[in-house]
Amino acid sequence: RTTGPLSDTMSRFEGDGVRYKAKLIGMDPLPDAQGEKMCLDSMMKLKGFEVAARRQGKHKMRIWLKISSGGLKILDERTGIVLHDQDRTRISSVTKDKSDPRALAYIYKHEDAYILFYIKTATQADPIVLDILEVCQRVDQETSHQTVKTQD
Ligand code: I3P
Repeated sequence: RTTGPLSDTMSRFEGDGVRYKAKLIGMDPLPDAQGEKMCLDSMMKLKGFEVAARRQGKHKMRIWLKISSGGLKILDERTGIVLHDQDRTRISSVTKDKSDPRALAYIYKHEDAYILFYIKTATQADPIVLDILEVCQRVDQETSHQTVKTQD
């Protein structure tokens, strides 16, 4: 077991990890694991759906985003039910939302499909993006194949 600054930061992510209050703007199947324009187009599309839903009086689902050394979990805030349990090695891309400091998106590989998860955070998204990257970058150190990058 190593000691020092790295293990100190990683210990935040041990066990249950950290938890952030958020809302799910939407999910979108994508053709690839990565691609800046692809992500931005998808986010724009989902934002359009969000606006249309709001006009009909619908609200985004309230969730908890849990980040741990194993990956991400999305829980229904109301029931606590785990809706998505996502292994960190299947997250291929994390994107900041330039148009909204309280939003982020990432791509998760579910079976053979790539799904973009677009999330509205209760607080600034930046530290949450960094947490996701920190958990996922460990992939880079372990295998040379998988890359996780921010698009900003
Ligand atoms: C709400 C307002 C909030 C928004 C919420 C809207 O509209 O835009 O900022 O939450 O979305 O309903 P209003 O001001 O008319 O009450 P977010 O900032 O978290 O998106 P929601 O209904 O989807 O939760």
